[in-house]
Amino acid sequence: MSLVLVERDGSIAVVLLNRPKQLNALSDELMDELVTALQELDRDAEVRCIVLGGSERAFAAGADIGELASASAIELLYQRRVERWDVIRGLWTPLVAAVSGFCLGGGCELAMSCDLIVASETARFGQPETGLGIIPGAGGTQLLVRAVGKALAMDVILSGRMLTAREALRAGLVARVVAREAWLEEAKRVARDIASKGPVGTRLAKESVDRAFEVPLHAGLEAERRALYLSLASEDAKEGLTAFVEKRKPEFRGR
Ligand code: CO8
Repeated sequence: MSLVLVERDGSIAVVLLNRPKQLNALSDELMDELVTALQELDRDAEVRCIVLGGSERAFAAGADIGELASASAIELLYQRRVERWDVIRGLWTPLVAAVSGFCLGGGCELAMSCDLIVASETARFGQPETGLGIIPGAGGTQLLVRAVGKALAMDVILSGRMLTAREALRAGLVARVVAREAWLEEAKRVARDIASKGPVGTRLAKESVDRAFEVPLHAGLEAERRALYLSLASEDAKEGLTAFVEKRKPEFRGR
């Protein structure tokens, strides 16, 4: 049985982790399938936004603890397992995480590697690694502090407590919280909205927002300006601006 289910739905794709009995624990095999599936979708220009979800009970309860317990540090280093989270952060296509239930450890780092998180009111976010004697190592110490600030990140990482969906929303980790039964539908709706915009502008905007976490303000503003000019040079911009003036819906082609 496939550990990752992929479904195309018009201009969006929905990718669901499928290891329900283990609460979608992110085994080596699952991460391998996930990265392969996402990279394939990322290369497909027809796919304009991807939803990444788990099941209603768990987005993902972290890396597979049994595997971690039996792997040596040097094996992990040479197999470059942690780098898979970097690959996902580096994808070009916007990614919406659809989170219901447990979203812990490597699972929380996976959700934070997406561009935005839509959460069910049942979602619980945590980085419980210190309880296992290790640390959040797939981006947790860096991404969580950027999302929620030092005080709350330290609380979550050092005490191991889980944030509720509402707390995560207030803290800026989550973009939207929806009713229990709507977690996937709402994420798809957001993805369709994103997919309906000009693909060139969308990609450049995503890149520009991400840059805000990497470079000083003046360099970020400079890069943003160049991205604006680049977007203005696209056929999408011509179509979008003209369609507004002509009072019709734009037909973007991603060029
Ligand atoms: N790995 C492997 N199996 C898991 C995991 C996991 N992370 N989480 C749950 N499971 C399994 C359980 O062992 C159990 O299996 P079984 O039925 O065979 O006993 C099944 O899923 C259901 O779990 P529970 O019975 O425990 O369900 P509960 O509702 O009682 O509890 C919890 C749910 C609270 C989520 C609990 O399962 C739990 O605490 N899980 C572990 C959470 C955790 O510590 N996550 C962090 C893992 S470490 C990590 O992510 C580090 C990433 C570093 C980078 C990656 C490197 C490759």
